Amino acid sequence: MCNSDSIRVNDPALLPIREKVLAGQPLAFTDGVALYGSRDMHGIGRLANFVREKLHGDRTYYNRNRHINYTNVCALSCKFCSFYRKRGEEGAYEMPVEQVIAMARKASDAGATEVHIVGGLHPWLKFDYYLDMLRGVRRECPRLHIKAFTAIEIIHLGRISRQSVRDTLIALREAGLGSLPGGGAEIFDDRVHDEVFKGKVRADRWFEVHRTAHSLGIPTNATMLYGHVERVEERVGHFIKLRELQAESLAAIETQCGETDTASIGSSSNAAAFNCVIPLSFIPEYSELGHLPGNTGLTDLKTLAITRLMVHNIAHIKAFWIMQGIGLSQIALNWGCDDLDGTVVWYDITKAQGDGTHQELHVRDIQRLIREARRTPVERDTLYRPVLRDATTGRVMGMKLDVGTRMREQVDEPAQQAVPPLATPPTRAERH
Ligand code: V47
Repeated sequence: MCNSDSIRVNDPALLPIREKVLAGQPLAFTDGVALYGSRDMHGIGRLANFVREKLHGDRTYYNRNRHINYTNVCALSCKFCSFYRKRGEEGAYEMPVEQVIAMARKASDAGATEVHIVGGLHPWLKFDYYLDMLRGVRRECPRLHIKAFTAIEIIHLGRISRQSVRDTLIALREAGLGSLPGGGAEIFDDRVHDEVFKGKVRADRWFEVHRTAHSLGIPTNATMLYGHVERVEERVGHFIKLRELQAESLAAIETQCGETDTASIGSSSNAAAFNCVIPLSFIPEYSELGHLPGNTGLTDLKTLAITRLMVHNIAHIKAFWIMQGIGLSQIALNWGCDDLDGTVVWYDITKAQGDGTHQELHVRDIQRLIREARRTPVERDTLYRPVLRDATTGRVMGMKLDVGTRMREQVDEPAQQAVPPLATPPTRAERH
């Protein structure tokens, strides 16, 4: 654990920021821009690590999950996206509901606690398809948490079912939806929106969905897609907008529960907030922006650290190893990040030209990465409750409710878990 004297910065421009960080004060827009302008990478890392350790000590979270992309057919044509296909185009697919359910069952049988289900804005699938998918997964895998549908998909589902965002979310929740992933946020800025993802709804609608979800007690995540045409000021503006909604949602939780506990935000039945922020490093290959150079390791590391520093009121910062890369994600565990996402199994969004590339991390590999970074691995569920498994069979025994629910609490070393490996990653052909 850091002591504050060891939080050295070499760049004088970071000194006032250091004072605020040590005092636990929120950073201003200008601080975010100054952090991006600084070349004191180690100073920035030390500051982000200070906040990370203050919140979580050495704890580093991962989960056993499976991402399922039920369709790549999409009415939109976002320039950064290499995943979407138009109806009838080669490679376009939509999975029958039964296939999604079978994939979820396989994941659950292999020990997953979560499925992350997202797809394109499919022009002709009916609302019942989505309800049947959720009901089927819920029926077959009652203990599996269903994190599904980005804000943009929720708006699309509201349109096709002619319902408000609120009624759409209520219907989906009744069918089995547990939380919303953070996708579709991109960069909350009209200039960037008009240049790169013009067909998509604007930031205000993304926030409307997440605000409504929170008001219904549905926890959500938030992403930021960086490294394309946005400027650092627009990234910092993105962070500030996220923390403004988080402040609203935490205030609502406080009113309802009488506590400001950002790490147990899924536990209240009718108020919730953001669980985590996931900065997504733009991968240009195969997208319309393929001519762009993409991010460097230092930009990735800096952005992850600055996310931790700017978004002071969201408990967790996830280094999504699929996009940041395994090596950099491991380093990021000492640069502000406390979460690695999970086993994943297959990820289509940036692997549209997938050729069987390995897209799964075994639990023991995740644990090894975390331990080597001198952190303590904690398997979490979607709501960041540590998962308790039977030491012999690896079966989930329950969630440890008293750890991770207070932001400054220390965690005890988790018991060694016997964890059977997940299935070998399928080839692209086997997957469908
Ligand atoms: O919204 C699309 C991004 C997002 C590219 O909530 C790209 O736990 C990089 O939201 N390069 C979807 N990124 C993924 C997502 C996510 C991922 C992991 C965990 C969680 C969570 C959410 O993927 C999209 C878009 O921003 N994306 N194309 C690309 N070429």
